[in-house]
Amino acid sequence: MTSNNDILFARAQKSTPGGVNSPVRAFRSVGGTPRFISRAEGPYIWDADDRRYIDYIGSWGPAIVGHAHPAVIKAVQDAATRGLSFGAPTEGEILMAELICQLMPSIEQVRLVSSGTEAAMSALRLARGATGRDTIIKFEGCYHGHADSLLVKAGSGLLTFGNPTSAGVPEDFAKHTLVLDYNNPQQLEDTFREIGNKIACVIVEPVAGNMNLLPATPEFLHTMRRVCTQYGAVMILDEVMSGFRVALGGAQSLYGIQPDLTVLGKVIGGGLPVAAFGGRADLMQHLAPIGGVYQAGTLSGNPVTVAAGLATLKLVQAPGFYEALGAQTSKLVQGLTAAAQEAGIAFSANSVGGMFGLYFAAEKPQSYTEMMKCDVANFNAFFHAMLDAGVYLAPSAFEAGFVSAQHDDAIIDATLQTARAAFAQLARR
Ligand code: KE4
Repeated sequence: MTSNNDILFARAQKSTPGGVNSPVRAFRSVGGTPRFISRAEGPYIWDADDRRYIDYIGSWGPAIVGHAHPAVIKAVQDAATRGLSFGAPTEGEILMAELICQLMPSIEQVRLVSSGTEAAMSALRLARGATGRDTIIKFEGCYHGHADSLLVKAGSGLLTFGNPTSAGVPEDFAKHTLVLDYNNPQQLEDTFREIGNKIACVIVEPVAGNMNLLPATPEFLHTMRRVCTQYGAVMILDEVMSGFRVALGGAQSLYGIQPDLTVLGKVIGGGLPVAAFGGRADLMQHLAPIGGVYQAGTLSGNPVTVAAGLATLKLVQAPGFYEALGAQTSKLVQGLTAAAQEAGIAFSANSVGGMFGLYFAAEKPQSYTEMMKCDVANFNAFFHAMLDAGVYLAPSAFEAGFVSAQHDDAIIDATLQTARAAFAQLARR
């Protein structure tokens, strides 16, 4: 019997490139047919065949309190009845800005936008405008959205500028981007010693989640902080994924790092499109309309999306929220590791707060290079065995996974029971 997912996927590909509005959704790295989601509630999603799955994507992070949380839905409904968008300031935007500044003290002022890409792109332009410098540094394996300057891969040598990773990005754009190795403080220090006074900013995921999960070492981030201060470069932490996911104060609170700018998204919108960038007031003052760095957006700070974000951020401030979320995620990761060991499968896993990484490798990867050596074929087989049994993991060996506050012991235990069967299936391959 043909699945409705197959029918919808075939139809979608006629009107939308690849049948999806974001490439990772197309299942191209794992193969098979993407599940077209019809509804979601708590830790569950249902596909077009009305099959239920335990969801470990959570919209790539936003659904941290669980899907369709009553308090979030009510806040959205109430806001929507007062109109959807005005193109004028609202009190809700002030409440959101004040709350973000309160929860992340490194942020003295913040601007709301509509996507993580827009937030990261704007933070880069602000750093360049404030410093008068063009060169930026990013790290291999980190993703900061699809702005041209950030779709760049490492050049051939330490100081050779990057090459575009995407068609359509002019060489001239990529040549201002240096791509270094994640968790390599010595290389970062050497680069600053060579050209530090030309560097506008360094942008990094403090807990990387776009090459699978790879936390920064404290030495890496503290070196970055020191050399950025020494050479007058702007330190940007991209916390679109880690912000309000790994801790209430984000990764910067775990590492005790004070960045100059922070990029946020996902959780602060609770599933609706809001992102943000903010930090030192003296930098933010460079933004139009008071400064010369232009940045704008028709739906920036949209009242309905802000209502979803405020309701979500209220829920995550509940006492013990992150302790419980971290404990459940650890339980998942430890249980999966034990299950793989029982089946004799080379596997390791890691977690930080409510995000986790699964690696088909005997040891947890410590670098991008080690991450790329993970067994993708085994991941893909595991992915499909879990999917067929009702557990929905990220459809790529190089993505992180996400737990919500609704993933209680029963959900985790059900996942582990499914995983034991999946690992046993792998062992028989
Ligand atoms: P968006 O433009 O997708 O809202 O945010 C871009 C972005 C920026 N920074 C970080 C650290 C991010 O993780 C992201 C987006 N994350 C991906 C997950 N790998 C979104 C999923 C997708 O592209 O569909």
